[in-house]
Order: sequence, then structure tokens, then C-alpha cells
Amino acid sequence: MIPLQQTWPEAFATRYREKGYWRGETFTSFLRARAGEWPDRLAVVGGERRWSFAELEARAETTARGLLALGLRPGDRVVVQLPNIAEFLSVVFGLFRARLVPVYALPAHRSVEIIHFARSAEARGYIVADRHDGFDYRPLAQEVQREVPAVAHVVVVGEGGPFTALDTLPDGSAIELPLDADPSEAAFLQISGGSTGLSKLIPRTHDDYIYSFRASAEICGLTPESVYLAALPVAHNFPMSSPGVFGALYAGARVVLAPSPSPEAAFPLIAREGVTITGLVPPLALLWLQAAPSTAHDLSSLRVLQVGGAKFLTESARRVKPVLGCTLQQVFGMAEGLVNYTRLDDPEEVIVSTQGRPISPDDEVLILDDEGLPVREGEAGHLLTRGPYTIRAYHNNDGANARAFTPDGFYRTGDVVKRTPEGYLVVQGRASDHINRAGEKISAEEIEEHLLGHPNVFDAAVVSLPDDFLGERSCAFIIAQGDKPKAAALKAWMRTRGLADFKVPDQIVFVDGFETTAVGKVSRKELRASLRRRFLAQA
Ligand code: J2J
Repeated sequence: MIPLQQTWPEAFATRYREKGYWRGETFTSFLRARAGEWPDRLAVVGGERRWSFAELEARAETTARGLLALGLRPGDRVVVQLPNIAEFLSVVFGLFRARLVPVYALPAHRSVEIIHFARSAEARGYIVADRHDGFDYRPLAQEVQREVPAVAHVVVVGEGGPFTALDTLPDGSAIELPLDADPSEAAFLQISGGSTGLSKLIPRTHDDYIYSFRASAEICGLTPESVYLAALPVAHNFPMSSPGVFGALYAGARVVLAPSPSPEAAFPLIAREGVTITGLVPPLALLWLQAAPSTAHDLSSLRVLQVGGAKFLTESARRVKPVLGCTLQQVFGMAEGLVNYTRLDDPEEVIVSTQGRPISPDDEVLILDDEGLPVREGEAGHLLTRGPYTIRAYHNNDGANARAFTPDGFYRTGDVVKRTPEGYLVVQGRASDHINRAGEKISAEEIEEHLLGHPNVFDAAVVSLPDDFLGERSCAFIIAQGDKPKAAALKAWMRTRGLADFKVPDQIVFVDGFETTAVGKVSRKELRASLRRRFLAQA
């Protein structure tokens, strides 16, 4: 199979190498280096598992051999849908070792999403946990295999049931492992937030991704003494790479995997493992701020709380230091690349009121008006970016690529931002029609398509509404036909569609009709905006 690539023009690639951003390292080579330097140092803590760097590497190699012995071939794509368990890391490092290409799905994804990922990545494998959060992934895997027969191999962490369990992969000791990857190849496919329609696949190379988490680890002050808590689902780009589990392991720090980001699950782990840094989305940060004053657990080891994925309001941000006694770091990033951080030693006012500045001196940032011209310094505009770890193209998606990238390779983020005189970005909102529900991005269009599949739905428009807790919640305006369904019944029906639960509309409002202009038609975008405006004006 031909390796997946990214397409930086040669002159850019040369510059990024010359400047030392791209160093020719791979996932396999950096793990080997850490296991060589610090074989016995504790690397991963998850549930009962406590693995050293050497053990993580050995487990990755056994997994690599077993997966190849099972019949997967170097270059094959493998959808990985695992919760925050130690095996997440041994499996993905195993995939890298075997030159297999992970496609990262979230534990919350269901058949609609997994089938889409499997098809668009042309996956031949699927790795799941047996159960997590009361959900059994094995029937889901059976459904995925029925719909996408090319997914020939399913591996289960835990009880295999009808499938092969990770523990009982065939013996691969005689397998010859492939040579290590070319660092300019795509190492994996990450999932986009999906602003229009279904999620797009994001190929990230060893070179670019390792640069992003190596530099992130430095910005976040990670040392071998640091302890990083992965509280958010680790398949998310934020806890994976900003600096996330990979940045932590790169720095020789310890990774602790929390089964849930709730204070009940996370606080005892912070106390027991001496966690020094973790990352949360704003609604969880609020929960932590609420729970911390009365907890019996000692949280004093925590030095840095990162908050990102959605806007953290300044007034909430101000409470982090007094309540938790640690430094807040705002993180504004995207799976496509660009990540901004407030720096740990920034003045408090910068930390609480901005979303940080880019990782790299070579991150190019444009802020443009609707006509595509630069705004005056300090004014709000559309954020476009290119740089040493921002993709130039999605996987196999000419339509999306034409929309999302300018001819000279800038990625249109869809975000509207301002820049302070010091070069810090302040997120104002966004131009695209997605809902940022507690950091989970939901495409309005995708949900409308599903609603239109209901026999009693004539038309539907999905918008975001402000929400005290979630930041934004989703609201579906619906014109019914025939027997008007009950809102609860419609939500229950959405749940049977095989969609991730977070995509089921939080609120349903029935309306008699949608406004149309004199010409007869308005764009979906204008329609959503006007419904939202009218609803908020009445509320
Ligand atoms: C406002 N909006 C934000 C913030 C992301 C680190 C951190 C987050 C992500 C992420 C990530 C925001 N304030 N602080 O990948 O490495 C919104 C923007 C952005 C979109 C990207 C990382 N932080 N956002 O959230 O790919 O709209 O990545 O374009 O999931 O989240 O979403 P995603």
C-alpha cells in the first residue's frame, strides 16, 4: 500500500528541516530512545497497569508482531477506538512499529461514525475495548464488519467474544518487522471536528506531529519528573499532543490515564500519583473549580491546569489560581495543526483574557475580513494559518480541500479571532456552522441530514445556543409533517440511528415554517443565523 503523505512544497519542507523543527524522528524511534535511556522509569499508569518505558516498548513490539501475524499488512489503516487505558498506548505504538496506520475514533462514536471512518480510510482493521461506560463494542464491530467487509480484522482489548482478544493474538515471534517509517510519511489519521457534513480525516506525519508535541512539552515545562494526567478521552488531539500523552512520554514524564474526567475519578489519581499537569475543556474546568474546595484529596502537586477546546471565559479563568493554586494555561488548538498556548510565565491578565500565541516562530497567521483582506491590527477577522505542523490537505477529499485551503496553502480555520499587540489570539467566535458542545464539535449539516430521515420531519435547521454549563448546546428547529412527533420521541429515535450520543440535539423546537426572502430562498447559513437570532430575542 502506498504510504499516506502530506504535501508541503519542497521549499517549506527544507526550511522546516533546516530550522530543526523536523528532525527525522518517528514514534518508534523516540520510544526506543526513551526505553534505552530510562528502561525502568515508570511511563504509563492506567487502572492496575504500571508500565516502565521498557515494558511499554516490549508490549508495543509484541502487539506489532501479533497484528502482522493476524494478517494485517504494513500500510493498512486500523480504526482504534479505545478509552483511557494503558493498552491505548501499547496498541498505537505497536501499530507504528508494524507500520500500520491508526485512525483515531472516540469512545463515544457509534456505527454511523465508525463506518464512515472505516470506509473513508479504507481500513482493514478495527481495535476496540470489550466494554466501556456500559457499552459493549463487540456488536458494534460486527455491524461495522457487515457494512464494511474490507475490515477483515477486529481485535478486542479484554474479552474477545466472537473476535480475537489482544492477549491472544497469534504468535508473531517469527515475523520480520518492517523497517521504520520514513518520518515524512503520515503516521496516523486524526479526525476533524467536522464543520460541514461528516468528519474529515487528517493525515499527520511523524515529522510534523512530533515537532508539535516536542515543542508543546517544552512550552508546558515538562521534565522527566512531570506527571501528566490524561483526563479527556485520549484519542482527542488535545490530550494526545498538546502536550498530551505523547508530549509527556517524549519528555520522559509519566502518563496517568483517568477513566473519566470527573472530579470523583480524577482527584484521587492526582493525589495518589502526584499529577503535575492536566488538560480540560471549560465545562469540566468549572466542575473541578466547584468540587476542589471541599475535596478530601490533596491536589497540591498540580502545577498547571490547561483549558482549551472551547472558549474559557475570563471570569472563570480568574478563579483557577485562587481555587486550585496552580497556573492556568489556555490552549487554542485544532487537529489540523496550529496550537496556541498562553505561556506559564505570562502576566496573569494575558493568561485569563487570551487564548495564547502559536507554538512556532514559523506558524504564519493571517486575520482577514470577509473580502480576504487583512484586518487592521486588533480587529476581528477570519483566522487562516500555515506552518510546520499544519496540514496542507485532508485525506482523499478534493471538495473539502478546495474549500478549506487557499491556493498558497493556508488552512481556513473557520474561527474568528483578534490579535493583541503582543501577538496573542483572542477567539471571538467562528464563521462555520458547527456547534462546539463542551469541546465536541458537531456539524449542523450532519444532524439536519439525520433529522430529515424521520418520516414526520419536513425540514430541520440545527443551531448552537449559549449554555451556562456546556458553553453551547444544540437546538434543532423542526417543521413537522403528518403527525407531529414528541420532542422526546424524536431524540429517542435519533439515538437509534447509530450516532454518537453527544450529537443528539439537546433541545427541539417545532416551528410552522422557515423564513424565506423575497427571492424565495435563503442559504442554510442565513436560515440558521436568523432562527437563532429570533429564538434568542424571544428567550
Ligand atoms: C475557543 N475555541 C477553541 C479555545 C479549540 C489543543 C486544544 C484544543 C484542540 C481542539 C486541539 C479553543 N477557545 N481555547 O486539537 O491540540 C475550537 C476552535 C478550533 C476547534 C478545533 C488541541 N480551542 N477551539 O479543540 O480539532 O473552533 O481541536 O478551530 O477538536 O475548536 O477543534 P479540535
